[in-house]
Amino acid sequence: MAIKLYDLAGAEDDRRFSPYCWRVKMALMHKGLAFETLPWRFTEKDAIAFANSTTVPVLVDGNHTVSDSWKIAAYLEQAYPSRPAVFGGSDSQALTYFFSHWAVRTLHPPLMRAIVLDLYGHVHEKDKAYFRESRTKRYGMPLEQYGADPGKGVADFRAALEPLRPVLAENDFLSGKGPGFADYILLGVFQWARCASPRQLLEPGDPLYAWRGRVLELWGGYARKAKGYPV
Ligand SMILES: N[C@@H](CCC(=O)N[C@@H](CS)C(=O)NCC(=O)O)C(=O)O
Repeated sequence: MAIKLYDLAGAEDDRRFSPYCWRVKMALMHKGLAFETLPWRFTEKDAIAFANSTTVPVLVDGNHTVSDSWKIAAYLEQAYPSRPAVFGGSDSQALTYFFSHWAVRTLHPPLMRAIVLDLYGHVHEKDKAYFRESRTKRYGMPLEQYGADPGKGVADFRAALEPLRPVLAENDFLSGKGPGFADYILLGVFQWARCASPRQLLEPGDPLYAWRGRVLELWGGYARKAKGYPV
């Protein structure tokens, strides 16, 4: 039975912008596992209550139900050891855990300021009130105020990416010669934006621009084909 993944969707079933779900979809592709995604909306808490979770991704693999993108990646690595590794060892898994927290704490906030109003525009009609209320509470101000200067959000996001540039000037991927979960965490950040916002985040001369192109092209352009805006 194919693996099932509850995946955040916007107004259209095929607009999928969750950064956390993107990490997991890329890990499943990396491992060559068959899976189907189930579109889920913010207010459909009942649909994932069985997993004891209020957030997606939620993965169902036969008798195993796992929520939280990090736990799902760790589960896949341990459950499918003969498939290509997304971490490649416990040391790199520990470092990737750091990278996951770094990305969420350092990259997400400026990017959210740049795209929050575009995201709001793409969330499903039935989710709009919930999105507005929960995010207003989270950021301590109305969405329009949090997202008032998207240009500054982009500039701050680009500056926050700085430590990655020397790495990607030397290596094709954050994980070295081939892609790994750190690359999928970062790709998730860019897909979050690209699937909901027309804003251009990178200049073509940026080493990150070429890196993003490489990851978007993996597996026949799986991530590039997703509904979103051109980069
Ligand atoms: N730490 C969790 C975070 C997951 C998360 O925040 N998912 C968002 C979608 S991007 C969600 O489901 N939010 C539900 C809500 O805001 O009510 C993970 O890595 O899976």
